This record gives sequence, C-alpha cells and structure tokens, in this order.
Amino acid sequence: MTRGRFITFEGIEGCGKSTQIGLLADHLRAAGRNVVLTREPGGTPAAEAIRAILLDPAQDALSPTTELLLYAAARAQHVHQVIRPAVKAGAVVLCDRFADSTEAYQGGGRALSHETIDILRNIATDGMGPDCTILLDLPAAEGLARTRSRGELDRIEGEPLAFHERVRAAFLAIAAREPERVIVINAAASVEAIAGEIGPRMDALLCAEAQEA
Ligand code: T5A
Repeated sequence: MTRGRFITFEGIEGCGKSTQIGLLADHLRAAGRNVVLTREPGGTPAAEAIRAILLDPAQDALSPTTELLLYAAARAQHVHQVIRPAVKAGAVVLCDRFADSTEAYQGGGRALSHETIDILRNIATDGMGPDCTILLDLPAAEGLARTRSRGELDRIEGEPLAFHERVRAAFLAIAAREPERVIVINAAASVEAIAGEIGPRMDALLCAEAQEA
C-alpha cells in the first residue's frame, strides 16, 4: 500500500483556500487517488461543535487563552479520529487549515506566547504534521474585501485590519522558516491560474514520494 500523505492549505481570510482545496481534491480523485478532504476547526462531530462556538460572533467574551485551548481541543480530536487513521490507510488527506493557523492567528494575531502555542501543538497533533503546506498569500485588505462581499462576518473575520495583517506576516514568517514544507502561492491571481499551479506541483510531489516509498 502507498504511504498516505498529509497536505494542508493555509492563508488569511478570503485567500481562496476552500476554492482551491476543492479543485485539488477533484484533480487528485480524477487521477484515481483516495482523497480525504477535511477542515479545521472541524472535521469530526465534536470538533464541528467546537467550531460553532469559535466562529459565533455572539461569543465576544472568549479570552485569547480559551480560544487557543478550543482550537487545540478540536485539533486533537480531528487528528485522532480522522487525519491519522486516513494517512495510515494510505489516503491523501487535504486539510483546510491546521496548526500553522494557530501560530498565525493566536500567535501573530492575538500575540499569545509562542512557547505555550508550541506546547499545545505538540499535545494536540501528537507528532502529526503536514508533508506539504500550500500558503495562499494575499494582502489582508484584499482578502477581507472578498470575505465582506459574501455578507455577515464571523467572530474572527470581524477583527480589525491590523489583526489580519499580523496574521499574514506570521504565515510568511513560517514559510521563510520552513521553505522545504511551505509553498507560497500568489493568491491574487485568477482561480484557474492558481489551480493550474497547484495541481502539477502536487502531482510531482506525490509521484516523487511514491517512488521513494
Ligand atoms: N482559525 C483557524 C484560528 O484562529 N486558529 C486556528 O488554529 C484555526 C484552524 C476558520 C477561522 O478560524 C481561524 C481562522 C478563520 O478565521 P473559516 O470559515 O474556515 O473559519 O474561514 P476561512 O478558513 O478563512 O475560510 P473562508 O471561506 O472565509 O476563506 P477561504 O477558504 O480562504 O476562501 P474561499 O475559497 O471561500 O474564497 C473566498 C471568496 O473569494 C472568492 C470566492 O469565490 C469567495 O467568494 N475567491 C476569489 N476571488 C478572486 N480571485 C480568486 N483567486 C479567488 N479565489 C476565491
């Protein structure tokens, strides 16, 4: 059996992750691959219930630490119930956001301690990390304009522009630190152009890794 793979999509609000991850799933399935498409926070019934709390604008009293713990709890269940079993079974797991989002939003955006975030990441992921991450990079104002044009904002989308600029800077810092894992893509390009860049790169990655296995 071919070893499974774990690929994550990251970026600021409205950068086009959900659009592109769906197109990549279609592309890989058309090539006969077993793909599991999932998201964070969420991906299991318990983690989706946590997601509802985290994104609810009425939960405006949540402290940054409570927020961090809820994202970590959702991730622990998701890794345990979905991600690890699927990778073990040989699937390509495509996940819309993962631990880099915590570093960017709770670390960059909320300015929580990187030490605390690292400890919780280790607990929540139990050593599970992505083989490859696609970072869709876009100026924060552009991403927010896309999100706002869709209507009502969730609890995190409603944060001010400066928050989202810190989030973007934190994502770019992760990419600069781990260039072997993180591929930065210009998310200001058209949907078709971005998909046309991601598909062949993922084909090459999956073929190269299959040959190594
Ligand atoms: N969060 C998450 C944390 O704070 N910490 C964590 O640890 C984790 C895991 C999740 C929220 O939780 C936060 C981050 C988030 O705030 P969510 O609803 O999943 O909430 O939010 P997003 O992941 O940001 O999802 P969105 O749907 O808002 O944005 P996407 O997925 O980046 O963008 P997408 O594909 O839905 O597209 C947005 C709009 O832009 C258009 C689309 O048609 C759509 O209208 N679009 C484009 N327009 C022009 N050109 C392109 N290339 C386009 N691509 C898409």
